[in-house]
Amino acid sequence: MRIIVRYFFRGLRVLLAPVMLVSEKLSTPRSVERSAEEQAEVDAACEALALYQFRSCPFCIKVRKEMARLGLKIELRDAQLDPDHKQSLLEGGGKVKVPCLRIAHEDGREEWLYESDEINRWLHQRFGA
Ligand SMILES: N[C@@H](CCC(=O)N[C@@H](CS)C(=O)NCC(=O)O)C(=O)O
Repeated sequence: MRIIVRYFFRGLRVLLAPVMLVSEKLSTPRSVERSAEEQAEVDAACEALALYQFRSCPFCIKVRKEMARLGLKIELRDAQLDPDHKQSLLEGGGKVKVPCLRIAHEDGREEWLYESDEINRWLHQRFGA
């Protein structure tokens, strides 16, 4: 019975994925505008960040939309299709759950931030106006 339920949800996800991706494209907000200097500073700060995600996860889409709104070029790491990224997420963060933002702090510490709301709050505090 459990296997049927699992395959049912997996099938549903496969069917819904294109719809969610199109909807993401259509509803992604415009980026905030910054001067070239400000944007260069933001781009440099984003090099310390990486978002572990699944392409069609609704919580990841929520974070990607916030990234787009804030004009953030954060590297996306697919923890579903790329086994190396999946392993890094498991070893670094402790669980394969997405979205997860990896933050490399200047003092060498690394932080693994889970929960889409927490990530969006952190991004907003760090890069919002
Ligand atoms: N409350 C979490 C939900 C995240 C979530 O459920 N992600 C799913 C993918 S859509 C996941 O990683 N599932 C794997 C697992 O929980 O082991 C958030 O807002 O980020």
